[in-house]
Amino acid sequence: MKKDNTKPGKNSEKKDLKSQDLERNREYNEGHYITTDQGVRINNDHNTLKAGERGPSLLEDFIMREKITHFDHERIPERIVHARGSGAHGYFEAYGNVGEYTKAAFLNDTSVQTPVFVRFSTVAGFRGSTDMARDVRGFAIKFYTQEGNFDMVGNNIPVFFIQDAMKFPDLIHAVKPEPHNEIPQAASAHDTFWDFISLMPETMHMVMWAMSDRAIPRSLRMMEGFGIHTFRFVNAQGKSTFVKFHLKPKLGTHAVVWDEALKISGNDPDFHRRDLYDNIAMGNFPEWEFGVQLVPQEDEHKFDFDLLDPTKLIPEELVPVTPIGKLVLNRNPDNFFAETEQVAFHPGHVVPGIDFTNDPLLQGRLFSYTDTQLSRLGSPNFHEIPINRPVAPMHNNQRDGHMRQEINVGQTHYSPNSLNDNYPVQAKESEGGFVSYYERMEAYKVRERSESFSDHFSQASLFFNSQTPVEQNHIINALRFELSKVETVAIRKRMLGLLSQVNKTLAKKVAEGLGLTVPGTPEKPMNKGVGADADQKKHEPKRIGKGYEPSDALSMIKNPTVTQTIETRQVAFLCGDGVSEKSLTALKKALEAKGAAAKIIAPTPGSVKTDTGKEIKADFAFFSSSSVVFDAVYIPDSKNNAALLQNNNVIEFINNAYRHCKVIGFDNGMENLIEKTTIVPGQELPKSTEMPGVLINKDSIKAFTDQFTDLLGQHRIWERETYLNE
Ligand code: HDD
Repeated sequence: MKKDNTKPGKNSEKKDLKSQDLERNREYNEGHYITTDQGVRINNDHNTLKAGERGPSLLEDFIMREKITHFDHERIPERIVHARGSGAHGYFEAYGNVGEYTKAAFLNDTSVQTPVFVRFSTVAGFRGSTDMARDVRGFAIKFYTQEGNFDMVGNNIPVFFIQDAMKFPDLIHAVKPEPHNEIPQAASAHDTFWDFISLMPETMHMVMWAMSDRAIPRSLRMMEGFGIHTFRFVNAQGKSTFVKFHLKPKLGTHAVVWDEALKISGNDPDFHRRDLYDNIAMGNFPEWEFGVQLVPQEDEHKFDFDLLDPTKLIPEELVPVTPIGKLVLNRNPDNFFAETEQVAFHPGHVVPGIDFTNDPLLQGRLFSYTDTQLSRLGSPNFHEIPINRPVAPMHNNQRDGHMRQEINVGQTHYSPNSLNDNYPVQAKESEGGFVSYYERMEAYKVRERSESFSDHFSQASLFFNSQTPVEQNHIINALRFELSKVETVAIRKRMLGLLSQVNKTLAKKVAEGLGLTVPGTPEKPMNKGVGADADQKKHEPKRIGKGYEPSDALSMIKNPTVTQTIETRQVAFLCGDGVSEKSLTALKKALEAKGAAAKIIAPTPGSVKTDTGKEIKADFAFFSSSSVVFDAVYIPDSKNNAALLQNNNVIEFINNAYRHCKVIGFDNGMENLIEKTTIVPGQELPKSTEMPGVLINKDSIKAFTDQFTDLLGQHRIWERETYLNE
């Protein structure tokens, strides 16, 4: 039985203000009779009321009518984007080092644990779609601060596809399943998406990220998070500083490989949701460092790009990320629908000390998020749903509407009033009243894109050039895969034209994979995303500045914050009957000492007998599991070696682990399995140097376990991929 730290009343629960607030609505069935919604005890919940045992049902049956009616109306519209998501509760603790820049109390007060609810999501798929689609991941955080709710509604990629909210419906229509046949589900690999992308060069930077392994994370616990837009911090003196928000995972940023992602989708479509839920339940609380990039107001025009352009990032080499607090997720929701489904985020939910900029994508979002809740949650009272209500006191003159919960007492619901001493009264700035940043505006009313937004390629090149050869190959292969699913050849060619603006080798290699050549001159005009009367020349994509030095922070492999931790990693132990207890225990203990876990995979799901006759519990059977859901594989010595040798599931398990560059350990005596696999099929055993990441426990178990855990800490044996591709 798993240790469940997440039940109400455990852990930091007592300090958790939001949990205390939710307690008002929690319903516990234990020890109670079943009743109707009206509280009448039900005597028979299994049969309708009938005229005779075999006769017609009676309309009078209020118990049946209520039950069926409620069931008939259980579904609400899913989110138009980010429908598939998983959530968790936790807290934020500030380091207290940003008082100079922001007056936001929750970022300054180190004595307060601010409760949070976080929802991770994919973007394109429907609610029931696979977790493992190639897609951007949403990373939305609701901070229940003492000054009201602050929502950071970000992604695991620091830039966005488009520059103006006006294009959002087009982008989403293009990526969602096509309207005539509603195909494909949770995938961007289809004509309409790439048609749109190929006509909108501003998307190229994010396309590079979306084609990289960032779009297939190993775990929601191993992703970076970004607020994307430039926001403002405002301090107590009213001084503004531009700010970009970052979240860096303690476990490092890791991904799976594409072939693995495809197989996980079949093996366990809930892979990410399960991983998050199980780890929180076991007490492996995911943690991120919350950081900021700060740019003084006077440096607004110092960069080769516009800070208001959401398709650009600020390289960390130019402006480092300053850690300002930590975010920990330590409690699973009690009820998925009530919490994860009904939570409503909004980038416009800010608190004093945090304000907006004129980023045109952000400005449009400020409208969209409340608007969408009106159809999704059905009422302007969605803020009263327990998961959405602030822990800060809430009083105003908003009234009525569908499903109003609050009972506002008194004669007045307007301001000013004299009948209730003008309550609720306005708060002065010194009393915590929100005052918008005092920004001077002087401009013509225009429907235009700023020319400073027109460098669509420099940062796309920066991203590609900052990757290791292995990561570059993954991007090339992703583009080959995606474009191979596009049926219209003209779209493929147009994409090659755009890719050649990012990096010539990239375009050439993608073209080779598609059996095409890169067009000599890209089609003109390349930017279709401009107004009918717009000056095409002005909006033609152009490189501004001298370009960028490669940035290690953009590569998951070179990232300076990368860690070798193996905490929470899962290693599959393939055990036949008569498995050696000694060698099984040795590696299991070594893994557990470093926070990883061993999972026993056996011929049947019940248990397996060791060489000492002991029964050990099996976690999975050979036929119901696959190496794609594990980080490494170990084959301890088994008396019944022959049964493993003849088991196709076992051989495929090892082959997949080898293909996906995972560490594989063979106990002494088990190496004859290697000949059956694709490692070296039917050949004499090569030297271990020719099988990178394949270990054989020959001499010392200590040396073997050390080497195994070290290699697991490297996440993948990328060297093998190069070797396999040669
Ligand atoms: Fe959005 C949901 C992130 C641009 C309109 N968005 C949504 C969610 C995330 C993001 C993480 C899911 C929140 C949850 O878990 O409930 N969206 C982004 C980011 C963007 C972005 C990082 C660009 C930087 N979004 C964006 C634009 C628009 C929207 C430009 C509209 C003009 N987004 C929505 C929405 C959603 C939404 C339709 C669907 C469900 C919801 O809001 O509550 O309003």
